[in-house]
Amino acid sequence: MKKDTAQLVDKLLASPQKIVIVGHKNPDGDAVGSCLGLSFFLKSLGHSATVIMPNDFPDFLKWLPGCEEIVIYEKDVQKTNDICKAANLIFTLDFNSLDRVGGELQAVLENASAKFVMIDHHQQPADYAVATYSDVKMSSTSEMVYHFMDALGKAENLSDNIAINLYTGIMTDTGSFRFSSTSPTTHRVAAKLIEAGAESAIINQNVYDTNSPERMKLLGVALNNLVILPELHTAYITLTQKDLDDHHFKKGDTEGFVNYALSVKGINFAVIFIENKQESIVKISFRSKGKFSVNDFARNHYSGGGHINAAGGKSSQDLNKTINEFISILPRYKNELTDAS
Ligand SMILES: [Mn+2]
Repeated sequence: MKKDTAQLVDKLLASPQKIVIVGHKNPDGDAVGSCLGLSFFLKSLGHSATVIMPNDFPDFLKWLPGCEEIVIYEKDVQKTNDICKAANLIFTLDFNSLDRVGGELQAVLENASAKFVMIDHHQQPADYAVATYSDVKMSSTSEMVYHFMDALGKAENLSDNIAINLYTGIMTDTGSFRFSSTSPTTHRVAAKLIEAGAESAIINQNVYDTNSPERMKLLGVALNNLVILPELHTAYITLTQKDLDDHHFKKGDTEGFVNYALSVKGINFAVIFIENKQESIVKISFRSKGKFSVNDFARNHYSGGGHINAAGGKSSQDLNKTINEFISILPRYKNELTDAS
């Protein structure tokens, strides 16, 4: 974190503040972990801090210390409005453009009189914060919260509640320390978090050993639908609305499925297309290895974005048309897909 940014935030925190911490829509482990970790840290400094999420977070995170106090905008609009109005400071974590919280909450944030602080590792940050800590090389926002504490000279405030939340965020956002964003520093931070009380084996069990039988059956369908295009080093999975309905789909059930496609030998680019009849869209997740930027791919073709190796997007065409279009675009990228690693 840059020294002048840290000094600026230090000044903002010089007296007790009413702070709101907001994560992005469809919060993942990094969003929830970084927000909760930061909230425990800010409380340890004598501030009041409330975590707000635009909508509910997955069940596999519902054991995290402090998670029962998260205010879910969708469930509690009035409370969210009141808290945001009263806030002096709003931290936005794990996203960098206010539209990532969804339309209505975006308006609430835009109308708030509070100053904004951004901590985030996604590409192309917007310019709404008085203090922006943005670093696309970081493994996770949760790792950045640790560096943030350190930059304020307060790393010794690391409690077990902070450590457990930040460790969970780093672990989930790095695919358990597998993605290329995992740096030596990431491991050093993880070590500090373990020393401070994050028990790795227990956190792994809590997060990963939570599959429902329906989810495992749905994974079977997804794997059965896997298509491999060896010349293009690409593999993709499709799931129809019927596949989801047949397996009593619950939000989060398809999380991580796309990684199975990426785990096929020789594959540099993996995609999952998931039909969403309610929103009349196909939701798409992209993963890649090496230099092939799925952030660019998602931005250019699927009104989405994210990171170089992990991004999301959507299509408003039906599932078949979406797939056909995807297959027609792909050959343009043949060289990049071949030389990715
Ligand atoms: Mn993240």
